[in-house]
Amino acid sequence: MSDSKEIQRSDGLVVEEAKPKLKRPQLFRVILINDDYTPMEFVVMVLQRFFRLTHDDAVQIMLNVHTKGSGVCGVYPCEIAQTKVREVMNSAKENEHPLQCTMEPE
Ligand code: TYC
Repeated sequence: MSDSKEIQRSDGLVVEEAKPKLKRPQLFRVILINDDYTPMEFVVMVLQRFFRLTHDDAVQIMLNVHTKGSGVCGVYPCEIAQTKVREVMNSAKENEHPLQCTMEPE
């Protein structure tokens, strides 16, 4: 490989420098979007259930989204973020609320 570093040992053998194989996964922000119809208590319940937040933290995030229009509720590797978005959207749909949740790269 062109970017690998070759080292000549004292016995003449040329060896390649070891490269760490594990990279940190790309992280994604899970974002909640405000709307005028989803009840505040439902948003708080969703944040507690799917994001494992305390009631106080869930209320704070919900109010932040309510006043600012959107807000981050957690940061996760891709597949976990996708699962959170799906769980929120399924729960909102089952309960006939228009709550929207999305994700974006950090
Ligand atoms: N704005 C909603 C209300 O006043 C509450 C709400 C908060 C809805 C956050 C969605 O992501 C949301 N009932």
